Amino acid sequence: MKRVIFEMETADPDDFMTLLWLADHPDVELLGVLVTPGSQDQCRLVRWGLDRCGRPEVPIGALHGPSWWATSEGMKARVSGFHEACYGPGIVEHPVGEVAGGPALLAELLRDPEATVLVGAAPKNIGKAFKDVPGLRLARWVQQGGFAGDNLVAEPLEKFRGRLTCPSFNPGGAPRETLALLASPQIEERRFVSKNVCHGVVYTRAMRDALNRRISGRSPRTGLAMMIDALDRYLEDKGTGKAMHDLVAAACALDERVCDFAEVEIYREKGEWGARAMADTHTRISVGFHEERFLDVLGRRSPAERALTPHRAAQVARRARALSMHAARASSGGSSGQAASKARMASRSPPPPTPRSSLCLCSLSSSPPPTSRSVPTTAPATTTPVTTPATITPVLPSTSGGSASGSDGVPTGGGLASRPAASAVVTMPPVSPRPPMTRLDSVSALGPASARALTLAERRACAALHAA
Ligand SMILES: [Ca+2]
Repeated sequence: MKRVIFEMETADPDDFMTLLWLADHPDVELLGVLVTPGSQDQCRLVRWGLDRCGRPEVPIGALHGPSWWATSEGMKARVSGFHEACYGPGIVEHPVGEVAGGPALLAELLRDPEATVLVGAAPKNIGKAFKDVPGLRLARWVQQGGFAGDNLVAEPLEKFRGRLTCPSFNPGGAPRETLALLASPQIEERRFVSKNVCHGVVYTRAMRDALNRRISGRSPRTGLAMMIDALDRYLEDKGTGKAMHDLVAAACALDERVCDFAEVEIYREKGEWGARAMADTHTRISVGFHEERFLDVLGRRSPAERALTPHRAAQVARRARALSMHAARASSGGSSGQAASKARMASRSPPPPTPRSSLCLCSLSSSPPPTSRSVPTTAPATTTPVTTPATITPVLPSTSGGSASGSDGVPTGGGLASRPAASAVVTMPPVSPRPPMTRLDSVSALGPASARALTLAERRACAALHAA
């Protein structure tokens, strides 16, 4: 179980897809979400996603705090149009709930000595927290961004061939903060999932088929289903697959074997970012990628799903019906022995050898999703090491890098006025009932009818047990 704090933005749709994937992931305890820069529309979107995934208790922090929302900068729309088109109008109508100051919230959450801070945006919340709060310590920082050049990657993507440095959206959006965090002795481990790897990981129909094979025979959890649906929608609308930058970084936060890493010094030169091999920096950058492992982590099953096979669920449901019949006949004055015999005939299975309560499925998949703080902490890993060649192969690192030119976009977060983080908490109206899920038709088709019927069977089993 990884305890994760996720810092995100909402211009590129893959941050929110990553949030959905993380929110109810069986191997993740999501401690909090930090939003950059943290406008109200961004926080509302995050709250909507957490509520949809059954994680209403996860705290949200905004870089400048809610008081900033009333300013002209704070009122600017920062959620890209893809989100409403994909997820529906509920994202703009949902109550935003409580939102804290992001750096203050992070400082509070980092009382957990094993927390991982995963950043899919410019590292502004984490940067400000380490600047403002003395003595803060962090076990692991996983940052999407940075660049590994030809000195580190044997087979770079064609568009990066010959380069040692490159602009990078996220570190470039907060260069001072990034350099300070890279130099901080208060962070035990740093991992950069670089663009030379991320930009090669694009969602395609072939990848969707490979992911579907991993989750066939079951209804995917809500966050995973919504993520897949959003990736499908992007592919359908744009005609090209989504580069999965933040999802690769998140997968590495859960299982570092998704990428190969080299220990490096990350540097900035003429506004661009590079990396050179160096020992004992506690900083690693991705230089290779393993798609099979990535898909394994993306589609990993929950403990409840692993425990409840369709055959086992049907068996338990039959026994529950038998018990229910037995109880009904006994209460109507019939012989319990006769009733039990008839019940056994009806179920075509022997009486259960264990107490009734142990048969109840309420603790399994028919129950509401557990809160993030009550998820079992011993989720067994299902990822199997594979030998599929990486699309990008690391080489023995050489020495320093030079400079090159190029551009991958202009960071939108870097031009924001710096304001003190507010630690005040704003109380908003209670969360309204969840709106109907949109655009999950393609995902519903992923699970066979038997998987959906299984849930009904479980419910009937539990109802029968409780009635008895
Ligand atoms: Ca991002």
